[in-house]
Amino acid sequence: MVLQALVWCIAAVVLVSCGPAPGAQAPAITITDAWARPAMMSGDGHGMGMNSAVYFVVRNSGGQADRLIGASTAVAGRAELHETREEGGVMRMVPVPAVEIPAGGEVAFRPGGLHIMLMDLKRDLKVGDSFELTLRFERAGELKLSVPVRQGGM
Ligand SMILES: [Cu+2]
Repeated sequence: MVLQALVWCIAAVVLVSCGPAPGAQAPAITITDAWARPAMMSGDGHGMGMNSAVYFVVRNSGGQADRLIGASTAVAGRAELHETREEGGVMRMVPVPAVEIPAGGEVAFRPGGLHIMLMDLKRDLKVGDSFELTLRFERAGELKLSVPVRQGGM
């Protein structure tokens, strides 16, 4: 009787651990066209506090909206979500706490609009370099991508 109870117990444990994994839905967020602006420390040592910006397109092929809530990278002291806006004829950048990525939709981070601002760069970003950036989403979690450095206009 005790043995039978034990067998049932083991069976129950196996069943639970073999059940569908939490969040079994396939990842719905994809990032394309990522790039960053080059930034170079000046030779005279006055390049401290240098900035760059990262651009990309976020696509959400899932059935639920997600939100980009943060970013980080080893090449910068801080990485913030920014948006360039025109206010009274003046272009200015404002930090945004989160960016909604609608279900089945995409959001473009591009010059003159949304971008990831890299502040206090720890090294030069030369054309042809690349570095790893981590994007944090509310539902999809963390997503790492390799960002190439290139010249880009508007
Ligand atoms: Cu900015």
